[in-house]
Amino acid sequence: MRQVVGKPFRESRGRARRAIGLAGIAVLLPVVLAGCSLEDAFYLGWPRTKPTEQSELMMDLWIGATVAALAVGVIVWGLTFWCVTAYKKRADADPEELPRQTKYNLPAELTFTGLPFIMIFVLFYFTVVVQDDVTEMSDEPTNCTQVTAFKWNWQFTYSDADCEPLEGADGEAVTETGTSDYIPVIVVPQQEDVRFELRSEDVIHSFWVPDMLFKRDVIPGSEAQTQRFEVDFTETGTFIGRCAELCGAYHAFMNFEMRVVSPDDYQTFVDARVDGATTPEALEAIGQEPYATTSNTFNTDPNSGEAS
Ligand SMILES: [Cu+2]
Repeated sequence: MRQVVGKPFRESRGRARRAIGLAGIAVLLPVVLAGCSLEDAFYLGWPRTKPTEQSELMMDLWIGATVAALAVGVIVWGLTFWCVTAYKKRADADPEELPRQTKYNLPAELTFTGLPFIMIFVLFYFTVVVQDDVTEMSDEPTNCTQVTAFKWNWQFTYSDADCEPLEGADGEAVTETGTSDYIPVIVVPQQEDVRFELRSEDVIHSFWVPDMLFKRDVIPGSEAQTQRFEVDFTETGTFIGRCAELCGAYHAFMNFEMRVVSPDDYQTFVDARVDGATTPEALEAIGQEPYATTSNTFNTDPNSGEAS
């Protein structure tokens, strides 16, 4: 009789060990296969640089939400595993016998209903607070850049604080336009209340600078469709920008580069552009790389293929 009871017990212990081993592998595999460092793993793919005040706020919200979700997760997993082990069917138990059943327990049911509502409310509250900060606009921006998206590139128009285009020596607006052979580089000052005005010439695009943790759709149509947002730049640097709305054949190649420079450098750069310097020339005048460093041009000629 002892042998009959002992064998399933040994078997179940073997199964438990196998399950723990598999769980360990399941946790380690993503980290090892993703080839990222432990520090990267904690960032979960989020950018390390946060060049704007708004991106700091969004990152803090995300960290808070993740920590809260993990805390809830640990409690739920803990209770689940506790039930699985504590109420496991014993080999010598009566197969008809069930654990003690609890029904219509009002305090328990109120707790299970009320707690999720409190959690949703807390998440909602902090999300709205951060969203209000991110979408807040000042009455008088310190700088303005007009962004025009088109299939499949970007045009930036340097503007004054009233969002009126700056006029160059030739009487034309000072612009920066990307082509298939040239990645546009947009220069902005590291200061507060820097405004962007987004317009589209054809279809919906999306202005996205991943490091800013921010994107905004660019909508074609009347002036009422113009999208505006403001950021407070807290760091200088070079950041890649992309189109984040599938807009056609060469959507993936709609890249640009954003250079955040000191206000003094910005003034020198813009003065040079107004005087007729090209973007690479004006960038060199402030000691910056003349061409984009975060993205390359791509061959967008549909007939560039050659049969062999
Ligand atoms: Cu696009």
